[in-house]
Amino acid sequence: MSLLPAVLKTKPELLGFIKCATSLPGGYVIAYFMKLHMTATQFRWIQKEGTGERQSWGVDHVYIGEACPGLCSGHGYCTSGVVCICDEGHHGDDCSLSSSDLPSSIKDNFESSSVSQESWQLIQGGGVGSGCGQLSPHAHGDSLYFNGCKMRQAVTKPLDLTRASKIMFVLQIGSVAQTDSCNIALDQADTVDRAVLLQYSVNNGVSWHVIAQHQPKDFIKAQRVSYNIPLEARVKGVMLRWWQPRHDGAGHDQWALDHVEVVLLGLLPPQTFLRDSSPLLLPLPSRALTSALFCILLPLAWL
Ligand SMILES: [Ca+2]
Repeated sequence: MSLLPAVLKTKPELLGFIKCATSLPGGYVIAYFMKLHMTATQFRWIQKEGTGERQSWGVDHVYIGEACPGLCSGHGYCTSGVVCICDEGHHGDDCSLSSSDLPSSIKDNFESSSVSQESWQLIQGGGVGSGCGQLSPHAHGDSLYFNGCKMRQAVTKPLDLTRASKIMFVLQIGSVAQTDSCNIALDQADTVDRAVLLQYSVNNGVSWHVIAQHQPKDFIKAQRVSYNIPLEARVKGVMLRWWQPRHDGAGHDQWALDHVEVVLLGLLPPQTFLRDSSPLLLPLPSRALTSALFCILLPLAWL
């Protein structure tokens, strides 16, 4: 990617500068934090001339403004003076506290014809279907099947995970039969980029933390997996997300999810395969700095 992420027309005094980039498949989250003393600062994103279609790029989730505590947890408006004005139903300095009752678990086998409105906040690029067949022997019937040409993700509604211990589900990426409706090429160098991530957010989707990555080679056959819910996620207002950052569009790299279940403490069912999870935590913005630029860059091929 030939990208100059931010070009300042003026040269402000930089009091702090942090750059962080993840190794997530195909994309980067880049955060710059700087305090600016100039009043006429502009930013621009620019790509050098002569780059072809393969180096197309996109920018999303751009934030330039006050650096309120925790970006107001995604539930408030950051005012000058670095004070959060919280949305209705939320309170606290960083709007992280919720006064409403939230569901404490999810259990969905996608056997109804449509996605449960009680459990899911957002489904993009997918829906209840059978494009990857039954995810046997671990699941049956329909699944949450993804074959969209743009964003592919499933996001739960905010949950109260204070009493939760594990998240379990059945996942398949592509299929051994390599059908038109469920296939993936395992011999390509970038197959690893087609992974499906499990993430959580404690700030209404402002930032996401990776619980696990699922590689196509390990999930060409359906697998039932279970992860300990990270201690940082055992709070109120957590959202879970399954997301495939990169794919070749409709007709390629399909995946399916079934038997999604959040298990409460002391209620672990038998015959569960436990996988190690290595959370990749993206640092949250520093609260000490008073102006922030936060952006997520996504190659246009995903959009
Ligand atoms: Ca099912």
